[in-house]
Amino acid sequence: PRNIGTGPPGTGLPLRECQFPSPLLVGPVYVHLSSPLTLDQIRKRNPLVTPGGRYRPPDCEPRHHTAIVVPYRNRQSHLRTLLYHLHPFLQRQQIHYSIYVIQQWGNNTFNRAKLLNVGVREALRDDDWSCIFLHDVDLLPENDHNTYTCHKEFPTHMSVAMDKFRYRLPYPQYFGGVSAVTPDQYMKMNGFPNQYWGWGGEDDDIAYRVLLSGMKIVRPPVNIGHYKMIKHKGDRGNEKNPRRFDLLKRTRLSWRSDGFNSLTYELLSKQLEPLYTNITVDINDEP
Ligand code: UDH
Ligand code: NGS
Repeated sequence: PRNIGTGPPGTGLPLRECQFPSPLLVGPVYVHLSSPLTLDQIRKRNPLVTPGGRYRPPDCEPRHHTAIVVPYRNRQSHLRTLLYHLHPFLQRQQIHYSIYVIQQWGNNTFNRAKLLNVGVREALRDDDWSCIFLHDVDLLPENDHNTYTCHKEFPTHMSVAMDKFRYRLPYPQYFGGVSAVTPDQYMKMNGFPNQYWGWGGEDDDIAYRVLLSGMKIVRPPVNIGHYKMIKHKGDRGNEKNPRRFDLLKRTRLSWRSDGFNSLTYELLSKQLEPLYTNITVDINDEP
């Protein structure tokens, strides 16, 4: 059983459940993109966040337990902006959460989906999270009514209205940016593909797996799922993947054998930084 907090000092009573929706929500929020603060400054603004980037509402028992998994390499200033923004945002939602940054070691081709698989596995070693968020480092939610919780039955695509796509989906099946699954949904779809090295297609593959495993995709309303993207150029080591269309043609055949059940990697380090859990991983090279 979960460790339930205690009530007012001396009473020995359990805490009451957090209200839903949280009374702390403010709705639309302005997202600052100019020169992020230092990690130390951000830490001082979030005194209730504990090592590893963890938080639990101090005066009510949270209904939701969410791990945020961020695939990462060499985006320091984006990470600071995300942490600056996301910690207060999640605290207003009164959820129990932890932020995991999954850093690909080395300079070989980037593999977003495989890093997400690593993040899910490592997060579930720490706690029985009821929800796992898959979160690009450069996307900032602009409305705190977009709650970081999971749908009971189906995977959720969260970033339905990004500024760079003029606040609508670029195409109906788009599943990139920010999404959320429960551990059960994740297992049902055999996680994510491990074979997409470089940019593009892995998010379409994930969307396809949802359907192939008998589920569907749910989304928040378009006026709530607003995100601002930090503008940047393509990354070195994440060039367009020329194999992505061929891989996508085979998803129907490959999803059961490539995914969570075939995941291999070497964990190089796991550190509890003040604002996030820093996991560095060798995901092997592109074959
Ligand atoms: N990421 C990194 N480091 C990298 C590459 C990607 O941290 O070197 C992570 C990061 O969380 C990013 C996510 O992977 O948000 C997705 O990266 P992306 O480059 O696929 O997507 P993004 O929307 O950029 O950030 C699109 C830029 C245009 C690329 C054009 C194709 N050459
Ligand atoms: C599609 C890509 C997706 C990508 C989306 C948006 O074409 O991976 O564009 O890209 N699919 C394929 O390449 C098969 S974006 O405008 O953000 O650069 O997420």
